[in-house]
Amino acid sequence: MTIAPAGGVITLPDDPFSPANITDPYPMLERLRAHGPVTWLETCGAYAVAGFEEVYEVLTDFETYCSSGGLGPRDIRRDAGWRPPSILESDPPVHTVMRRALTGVINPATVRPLRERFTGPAEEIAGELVARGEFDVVKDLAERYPLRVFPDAVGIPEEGREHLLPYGNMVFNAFGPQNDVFADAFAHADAHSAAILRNCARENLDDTGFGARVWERVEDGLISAEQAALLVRALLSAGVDTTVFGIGNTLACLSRTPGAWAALRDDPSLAKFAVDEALRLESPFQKFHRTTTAPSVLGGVAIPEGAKLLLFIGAANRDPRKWGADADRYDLERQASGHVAFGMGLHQCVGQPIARLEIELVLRALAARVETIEPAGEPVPLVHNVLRGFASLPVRVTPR
Ligand code: OVM
Repeated sequence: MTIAPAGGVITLPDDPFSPANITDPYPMLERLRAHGPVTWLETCGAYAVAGFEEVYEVLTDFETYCSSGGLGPRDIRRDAGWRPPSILESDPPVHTVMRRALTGVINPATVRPLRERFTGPAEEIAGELVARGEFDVVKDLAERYPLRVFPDAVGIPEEGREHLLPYGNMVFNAFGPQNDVFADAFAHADAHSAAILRNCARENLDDTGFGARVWERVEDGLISAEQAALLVRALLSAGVDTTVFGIGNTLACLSRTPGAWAALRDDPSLAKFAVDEALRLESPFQKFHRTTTAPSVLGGVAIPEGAKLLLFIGAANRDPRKWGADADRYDLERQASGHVAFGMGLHQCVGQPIARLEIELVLRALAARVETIEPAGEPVPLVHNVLRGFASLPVRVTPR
């Protein structure tokens, strides 16, 4: 059932989930913003939120704009989702307990020791790729590196790791409608789900990883066994595809902006800025929904209770009212850290220090070895309901 819009809102015909708008979302996002920060999308039965200020407002008002309705287009409180709800599909007080447990396990202090372990693989892969001269950022780097370091950090067995990317593909495509991409992602759903769920069990996690640390919270009486399994599932759902796209998109920005690459190469301490500016400009997680718990007014538009809002992270992060007239430009001098690529408020990404570390280490490993990096062919955009990235991104590098 679709909640019809109240009067006074501009209705737009754009379909944000069409292949054309997915492969190049930015013209549509500009059109949305041009019609105001909040509009009604007929094809979605949802309010589009495209202004930075309004996206920020929704993300930080969890009482009015709840998560328990699900991040997809259907209200999972009425119409059960494809799997038991995750922490990101929960509200306080349930959310509070799970979040506290997870933040105790993954935070800047627990992630800091990973830097050493994550550095070797980044340097090894970078060295190999620079020797090759030409490579595909996606297949040869972005899909390889996170799979080398992240599953070990969680502590899952070697067996079944090939299900991680396809499972993430299911999880994220399910934040959009049940279209062709969704159907493709779910073609072997049972096999992927079974493999991931196996790895969430206490006995299948090694003693050293984040998974075991999550299960210790059960012994501490903080969360239930069911919640522990769900939290490990959350790590395995959210921790792989996102960083693959984060690495790929960052190198997309740098390979088409030679001046930025030269600056980074000459001063690798700029890596952190390069990461944030890329997350802003090519946000991996482009859009997801919230559900209203009460009538509200957002960006001057009246919204009824029980409505779905589609938040356009990629539009907020390029909103000229926030970022200025050159919002579409990759600029290492910009103060990009206020972006909403990791969300904001209660649900803001827990894995953020891990994601940042992975991208930064890839950049540092390349910056130490690469003089120039440039496109070596047309990038192939990936068709995905909510993640922004490339299926292929060929580049040519010259060694330092
Ligand atoms: C989860 C989950 C899944 C996908 C994304 C995400 C971006 C979390 O299962 O909790 O956060």
